[in-house]
Amino acid sequence: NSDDEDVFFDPEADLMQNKITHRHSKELNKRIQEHLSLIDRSGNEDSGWDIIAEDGEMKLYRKELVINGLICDPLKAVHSVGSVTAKEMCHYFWVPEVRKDWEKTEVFQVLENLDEFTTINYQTHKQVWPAAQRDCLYLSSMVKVDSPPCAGDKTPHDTWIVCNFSVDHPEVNSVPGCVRALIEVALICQTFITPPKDGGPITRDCLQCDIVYVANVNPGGWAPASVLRSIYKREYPKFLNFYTNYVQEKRKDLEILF
Ligand code: 6CM
Repeated sequence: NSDDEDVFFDPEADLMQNKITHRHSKELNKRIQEHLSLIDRSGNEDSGWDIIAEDGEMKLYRKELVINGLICDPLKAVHSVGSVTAKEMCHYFWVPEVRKDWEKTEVFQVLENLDEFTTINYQTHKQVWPAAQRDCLYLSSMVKVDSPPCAGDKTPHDTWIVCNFSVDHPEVNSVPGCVRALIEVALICQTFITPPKDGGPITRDCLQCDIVYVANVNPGGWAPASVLRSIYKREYPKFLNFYTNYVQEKRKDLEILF
């Protein structure tokens, strides 16, 4: 597809600091713009999203969606955690080196580096009986957003996004028996800073990181609907709590990364 070869640069639409130039640039840029429209959390309750789990600051929303008999419910979570920055939150979600610290994938491989902040990954997820095991093959990119859409009355110090979506790759060595799940996931993070009243230096106590996480997963083949929905309802909050605690712990004695 010749479109894929284009170097995408549109000064009007280019919100990103990184000038994205690889074969999936155009698609990546488009998806990032779409995800960014979700930063505004004001309308969550009345725009077709049902809240399905809540734990402190963390809220998980769902829209029921069935495509060809497969449960493809879009999920969206909002969260807010202290003591870390948006860049730190996105960094550990994106870097391959720490994946096994917070995600229980069985196989995890980086097939290609498209640029310094973009990889194509293959991974397998634990099998859940009686469904077949799932794998996924996706592009993952971490990008700083320079002019995010306005959300609420607070102005963020900075905005970062990790955008993951399914792609093909000629060199994938799929694990036999796995069914390919199609994913579109984004982690959008914004840092808010409350400077100390005495004019002292910014410490971790001054930091708040607002998070929007979205996941559109098509299981790719048969999976029992009720089991899948109850797994999602349990596992996404578990992931968000575990992952955000992980980043807080990881950074607590380290310098602040903006
Ligand atoms: O976003 C998360 N992880 C990312 C990095 O790996 C990435 C992966 C998303 C995977 C989504 C799950 C794919 C498989 C789902 C199909 C399950 C079918 C089983 C049948 C059961 C009856 O974006 C964290 C993902 C956290 C998930 C809880």
